[in-house]
Amino acid sequence: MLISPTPPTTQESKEDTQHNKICKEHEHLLQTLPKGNGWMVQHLYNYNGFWLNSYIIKNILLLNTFFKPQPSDIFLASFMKSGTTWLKALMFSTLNRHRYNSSDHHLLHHNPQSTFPYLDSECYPFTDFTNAPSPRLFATHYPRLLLPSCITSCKFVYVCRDPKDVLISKWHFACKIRSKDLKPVAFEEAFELFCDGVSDYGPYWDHVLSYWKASLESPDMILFLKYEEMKKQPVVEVRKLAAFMGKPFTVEEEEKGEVEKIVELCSFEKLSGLEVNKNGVEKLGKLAVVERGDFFRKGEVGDWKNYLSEEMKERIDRISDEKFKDSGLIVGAN
Ligand code: PAP
Repeated sequence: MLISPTPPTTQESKEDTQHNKICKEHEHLLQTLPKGNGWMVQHLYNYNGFWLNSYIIKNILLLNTFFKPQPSDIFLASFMKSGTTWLKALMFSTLNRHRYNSSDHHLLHHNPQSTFPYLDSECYPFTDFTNAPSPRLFATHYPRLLLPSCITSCKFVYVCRDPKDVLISKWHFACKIRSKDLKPVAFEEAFELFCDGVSDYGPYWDHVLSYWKASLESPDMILFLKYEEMKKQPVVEVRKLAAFMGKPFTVEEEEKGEVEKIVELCSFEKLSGLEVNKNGVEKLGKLAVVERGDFFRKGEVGDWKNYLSEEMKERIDRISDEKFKDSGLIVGAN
């Protein structure tokens, strides 16, 4: 006698069935993908051209099925260590500037990473964001090419940073959060891996280029910011950010110096000095537990000069020239 499986009866059990199916697909997929050395975990896998850890691969499969964006959502996208913490603070405080005054601001008591969800670390069953105030904000490090079109049709803010500073920042961060059971990644090894594209969400160049090209095609939908420009002229960049998010500063707000207040509150010096950012940990779903202080290191442009030989600098610059030629994109400080 043929016994058919019991049909799912509730919406929840149907979703659980889908979830279990995706988990099996994921297990199978991992057996087939090229493997490389990880910085924070032991292995990265090459999934559709990008190096990701196994959790992040599973999550993109789950997001494709379970995450339901709304047209008004705004996503902050970045390659790791390009200024996400800073941008989270700026986007949150710009959008919510009518809710808080500077003496008792939310950011004085909460780490910027906690201000809105990091999509990549969501885990099943996903949080119900349906009733979050609009526009809902989400952060992601996923390359644009891996995101479903229902997400890429929303507005994006992308922040890009000099790859040489990204490499230094990422290596320091990886040293902090890599399991002590694994052999540490020496800087020279990290450099080679980075140049070969093998680091979380890498290759760096393909990540940046996918958002850059999309920003040229749809400037109204993608605001492409540079860490170095933000350091040089934060007030100008925050004005752009506010207008892009549909909340331009009014003349009255400008007269009261509201832009400058936000810039000051979100500065590296201010945020890194707050008790809330010096102590405690931030839980990134099941992905990682990070000490809040590890999101703040130096916050400078050009720290690479303290680590890279002339030859190393030239190698990275050559890759950037090659990858970005004809795109019009120049990375790093001018
Ligand atoms: P993430 O990818 O883990 O989210 P992300 O915030 O993008 O990290 O990058 C961290 C970098 O931004 C650190 O750079 P560094 O290692 O070169 O110092 C961190 O210091 C820097 N950073 C954090 N907050 C700010 C800020 N308010 N202004 C400028 N830079 C900042």
